[in-house]
Parts: sequence; C-alpha cells; structure tokens
Amino acid sequence: MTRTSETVQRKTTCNRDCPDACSIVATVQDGRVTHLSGDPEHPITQGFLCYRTSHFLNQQYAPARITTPLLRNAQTGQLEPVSWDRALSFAAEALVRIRAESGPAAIFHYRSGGTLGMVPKVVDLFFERFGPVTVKRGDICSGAGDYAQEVDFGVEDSSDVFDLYNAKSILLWGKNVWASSPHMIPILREAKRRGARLTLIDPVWHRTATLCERTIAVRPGGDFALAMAVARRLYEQGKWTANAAEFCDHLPEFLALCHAHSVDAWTTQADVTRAEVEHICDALCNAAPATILVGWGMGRRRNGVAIVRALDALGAVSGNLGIPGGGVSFYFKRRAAFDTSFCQGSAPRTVCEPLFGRDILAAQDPPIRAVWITAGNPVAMLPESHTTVQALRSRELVVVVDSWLSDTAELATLVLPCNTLLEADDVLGAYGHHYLGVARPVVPPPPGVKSDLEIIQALAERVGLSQVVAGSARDWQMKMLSPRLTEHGVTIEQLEAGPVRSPLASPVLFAAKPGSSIPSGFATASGCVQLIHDPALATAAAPPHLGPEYPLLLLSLSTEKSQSSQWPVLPTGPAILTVHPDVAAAIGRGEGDLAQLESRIAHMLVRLHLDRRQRRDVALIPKGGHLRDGCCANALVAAQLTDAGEGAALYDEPVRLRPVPESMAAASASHPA
Ligand SMILES: Nc1nc2c(c(=O)[nH]1)N[C@H]1C(S)=C(S)[C@@H](COP(=O)(O)OP(=O)(O)OC[C@H]3O[C@@H](n4cnc5c(=O)[nH]c(N)nc54)[C@H](O)[C@@H]3O)O[C@H]1N2
Ligand SMILES: Nc1nc2c(c(=O)[nH]1)N[C@H]1C(S)=C(S)[C@@H](COP(=O)(O)OP(=O)(O)OC[C@H]3O[C@@H](n4cnc5c(=O)[nH]c(N)nc54)[C@H](O)[C@@H]3O)O[C@H]1N2
Ligand SMILES: [Mo]
Repeated sequence: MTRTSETVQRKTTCNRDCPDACSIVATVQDGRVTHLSGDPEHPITQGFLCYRTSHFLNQQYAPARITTPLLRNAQTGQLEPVSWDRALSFAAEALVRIRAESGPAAIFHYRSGGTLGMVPKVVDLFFERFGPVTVKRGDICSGAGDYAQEVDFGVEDSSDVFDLYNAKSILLWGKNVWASSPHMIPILREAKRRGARLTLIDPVWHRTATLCERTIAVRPGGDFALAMAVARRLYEQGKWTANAAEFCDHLPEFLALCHAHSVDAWTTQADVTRAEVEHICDALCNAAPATILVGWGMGRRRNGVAIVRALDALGAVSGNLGIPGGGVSFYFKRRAAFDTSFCQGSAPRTVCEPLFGRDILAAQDPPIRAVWITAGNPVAMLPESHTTVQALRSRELVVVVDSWLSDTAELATLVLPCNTLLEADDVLGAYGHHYLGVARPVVPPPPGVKSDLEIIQALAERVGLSQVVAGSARDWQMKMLSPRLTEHGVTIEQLEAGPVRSPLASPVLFAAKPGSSIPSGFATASGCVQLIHDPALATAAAPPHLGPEYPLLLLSLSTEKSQSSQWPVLPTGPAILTVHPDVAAAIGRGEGDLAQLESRIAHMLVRLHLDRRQRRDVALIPKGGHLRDGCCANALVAAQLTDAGEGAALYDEPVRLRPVPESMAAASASHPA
C-alpha cells in the first residue's frame, strides 16, 4: 500500500458474477475513489480490469444511487424516502403478520448473483430460521451445465487454469472470453505461444475468433449433433482411447448413439462441413492433450444438458481426462473452500428460477404473499419479464435490497439501499480459477447505506432472531472458511495479505493414481464416467427448428459494457440488434434503421446493426437491457426449461423482424403481444 498526503491505494476483490474475481486497486483521494485498476500482483488479474469494472465509478457515484430506504406510499402509490427505523419496522411487521396468517411458505426469499461474496449467505440463514420460507430452485445461469457435469463426473470442477499451458489444443466451445472472462485472454495467448492451437466453435462471430486459428460457426444448438459426428469419426479412425471401458460406463450405448445417424446426417444437423468435423477430431487426438473449455451460453437451450454431456463424453473417449493439458472444463468449484452447512436447506417449498413469474402466480396453499429480493433483478434478467412484472405487482409485499432502482426495485413496496462492490466486506472464490480473495471496503458506504448483513441483522433484532445472525462480517468470513482449508493453514489474515490458491483444488482434475494410467476421482455411484447414451436423444437433442414465420433465434448475450443489468454507462435505446445484412435486406432495411423485433409473446423496437460475419439465423442483442428503456430481451423470451437441471432455455426464442415506419420511433418501449 502506498501513501501520499491524501491519496491512498487500497485493494479489494471484485464480487461480481464473473469467472475472473479480480483483485482491484482503488485509488482513494480524500475519502473518494478516483481510479480503479487491476492488481499487477494477482496472477489472474495481471494488472488490468474489464470495461465494466474500470468504468464502475460512474455507477458508484451516480446521482441515481439510493442512499435511503424507500417505502411505497399507499395513498400516492409513490416510493418515498423513510428512516431505517420505519423501513425495518414496516418489513418486520409485515413478515411476521404474513407468517402468522399464512405460514412461512407464503414468503419467498430470492437471492441472485448481484454479488458472489459468501457473507450474504447469512441472509439465507435468517430466512431459514424465520421460516423456513420458500426459496428458489434450479439455476438461470448454469443449471444445465452443472447438472450435466454432476451426472457425468459426479464432480464439477476444473484443472488449474495454468494447466492450459500443457495443452496442445484448446477448444473454446461456445465461449466469448472477450466479453465474459477477459482475464483468460493473456492465459490463452501464452498457451498459444507455447504451441497450443485454439479453435472456437460458436454460432456467433465475436472477437474471441481473432485469438483462434479456426472458427466453426455451428448452427445454434447444433453442438450435440456436431459432437456425435466427431465421436463417430474418432471411432472410425480408431482414436477412442483403448482403456475407455475401464473408466466409462455405457460405452457400447454411447457408441450406438453416435451411430444413430451417418456422419453426413449429423453434420447437416449441425450445419458444419466434413472438414470442420475432421479439424475437431484432429484437435482432440492428433494434437492432444486437448482441453475443451465449455462456455456457459450453450447450455441455455432446450438441449443444453445433452450438449454439455456430449462434450464430456468426447473428452472421455478421446482420452483427454485426467491428464495435464486435457479436460472438459465448465466451472471451477468456487464454493469448495467455504463451509455453509449452517444453512440446512430446509425450505418447505421452492420456486423454479427460470419459471419465476409463472410459479409465483400459480403458488397455492399458501399463495406467495411476500417476495424478498437480495442481489437480483428478476424483471430484467429472468425470462418473460411481463409475467415477472405481473407476479411482483400482484404481491402484498415486495422488498428489494439494491443500490439502484432497478426494473425490479421500481415495483417494490420497500427498497433497502445496500453497499456496492467497493464497500463490500467479504470473502470469495471464483468460477474461472482457483484463487481465493477477500473484499475489504476501499471506502465506507455513504451515510444511510447498510450492507446485506447489517440489514438482515437489524431486521433480525425486530423479530427476535438477533442471536442467529450476530457477528461481524469478518466473524462470518472466518466461520465460513472450510475446516479443510484451515487444516492447510489458510487463514483470513493470509487472504488479506493477497490471493491464495485454494490448496483443495488439484492441479490436474481426475489425474490417474500413481502407477496407473486410468483417470480417477469420478464421484459417481460406480466411480466411472457416465457417458450420455439415451437413444431417444438422436432426435430429441436436435437443434431448434426455425420455420418461415420466425426465422431467427434471439441470442441475448453478455456484452463487455455491462454486468448483466448493471451498466456503468447506460446505452440509450432502442437496443442494438445485430444481424446479417441479408436479414435486414429481407425487410428492406439497412444499417442504423429501426425495425420491430417480434417473438411469440412480445415485440420491441430495435436499431439494426449489420454484420456480414454472422449467421443468417441469429439475431443478437446485448443481455441485461432495462425493461423501462425498452431494451430488455427477456420481454421477448418465453420462460422454458432446459432438458434437465432446471436451467432456462434463454437462447431458444424464435423471433422475426418487421419494418417499422420511422414515425413510430417515439414509441420505443416493448409491449406484451
Ligand atoms: N462483460 C460481462 N462479463 C460477464 C457477464 C456480463 O454480463 N458481462 N456475465 C457473467 C455471467 S453471469 C456469466 S454466467 C459468465 C458467462 O457468461 P456467458 O455470457 O454465458 O459467457 P460465455 O461462456 O462466453 O457464453 C456465451 C457464448 O455462448 C455462445 N453460444 C450460445 N449458444 C450457443 C450454441 O448453441 N452453441 C455454441 N457453440 N455456442 C453458443 C454465444 O454465442 C456466446 O459467444 O460471464 C460473466 N461475465
Ligand atoms: N435473456 C437473457 N437473460 C439472462 C442471461 C442471458 O444471457 N440472456 N443471463 C443469465 C445469467 S448468466 C445470469 S447469472 C442472470 C443474472 O441475473 P441477476 O443476478 O439478477 O443480474 P444482475 O443484473 O447482476 O442483478 C443483480 C442486482 O443485484 C444488485 N447488487 C449488486 N451488488 C449487490 C449486493 O452486494 N447486494 C445486493 N443486495 N444487491 C446487489 C445489482 O445492483 C443488480 O440490480 O441473468 C440471466 N438472464
Ligand atoms: Mo451467469
């Protein structure tokens, strides 16, 4: 830490829902943060920050930041500033009354990924002891991929990220590191320098293609078919690893599944060429060891589980599991270093996250009367925004804890202002590497703002649960460090001094035991990899079929400019929709023109951006646009589940473009159909 007369530099760990979990260096001048940069001493951050975090001060100091509780005035219908005492008494009285009248299941606590710090787990503990209340199940983000890897391997983790330096091939399968995990870029560049060949398999052209020697623009959702073609060709070439039967269950059935169609039929389904299939075969076997980096986007489809399971199987039969430089990496087990067993998970009822609005509206015995929202913006971020709005508007009590008036907070009965990532006191793992870090406030929150922990402690006091959630943020951090971690000598003090690689994570996942060549450590019932094998998948896992009525698939993807719905610089609407020029030409429109984007459930005004590198069956829109600005993709996306794992098929919404007269430009909001 350096110090001049009034300027200090303080470090913290970014708590955003991002794989990188960076170490931030904040320059603080007279109590105000004046600059944010990446910590040069952190092995992953490597001295730079992404666009959204380097521009975060716009958000931190935005006039729109909420610094006092807001309560809806029953007469005027407006949200009005009130004291914390009034706000908390109101919340406590309402929660206690609803619990007494309808039972705790009538209260739904929804927590999402606004912060990935561990301390807000105490909010879950409060609601468990106050109830237990209704909580969410499933996962909007990674439900399908989590399920796939857990079924196949029994463990969802990755080899060390720097093990990529041992790879000869890296397949970025549906992954845009430029947007979603920029700190992978230097690692991938170094891997390339050491001789790795990079291939991108993605229906969308994006900047990550510039890192790769080849890009395969598979049909959206065509990855299952592509994986089957590759598996079949590898078999035909005698490239399945000789010992596969020793660590894989269902090998003959998997073989039969890849033979359900000819290679040509699979490639037609996937809309790739035979040469592209051969390229992947070559990358997996001739240029092994190969790592498949499985992106998080691809699983958000109706065949998402089948796709990720097919990639797991490819990694297994091609002999790339358990070896340095090999693997099928979807997730780094970011919670492995923490013990949250103080929460028992005893909820009486669950709401399926991707079906949030519908489930709330349908809940009976008792109906859901109150929704408490921690670190989430379900209106903008969950599918079918208009259903979510309807569900929240019709509840008796909606409490939102946030720092800004999100689309969701605007509907609340009560909004409670919380701290930002620069004011957080927390401990974090990461889902893109194995380093642990602590967040320490680089500045105190503005007067009137409390942390999630302080808010829940103040509420607990009013309902007789003070003891349950008592303790400072640091006390809770110490309590949550897994005993397994402390056995390895990792302490909070050590984490405060700098990032620590979790000693619990092995450098090479599923490494063979000494003296053996068979990958090991699969936590499935049989101890073997479970190869995907249901014969019905030969047709059931086909890519979505697009008809002439709705010829495009809406892909609402991460943009480097924002973190989900948190924009440091809010774009002005209408939302930019990127399509191939032929798609615009079909309705007589061109670059910069307005058009109406229609799904089966809603429509919105968009401004067209043309990009010749895109497929003609996709329409690309930034994820996280706000509903009130008419930029929210989820207004158009129907709520539907993935094939298993209760993820959301966010990217399977068929849409079409219609011309819109320039005179209608003013009406830029999205409307239910
Ligand atoms: N700047 C920024 N960074 C973020 C976020 C953000 O909003 N902004 N969000 C964060 C969050 S919440 C998460 S979960 C992570 C991961 O965030 P994600 O947005 O899931 O990131 P990716 O893993 O890059 O996956 C997206 C890629 O999947 C591709 N894809 C979609 N469908 C298919 C398909 O059918 N087949 C194939 N092969 N590819 C497909 C898309 O074209 C895209 O390139 O990133 C985090 N990082
Ligand atoms: N159409 C479409 N929808 C998507 C996606 C997509 O790709 N396309 N991606 C999905 C994915 S991967 C994800 S993870 C979800 C993300 O969905 P959310 O987790 O709901 O996303 P955020 O916009 O990050 O909203 C979090 C809210 O938490 C607030 N917040 C930030 N820090 C804190 C804190 O410390 N405490 C509290 N109480 N609040 C805080 C923020 O201000 C913000 O309003 O969206 C999903 N929705
Ligand atoms: Mo996510």
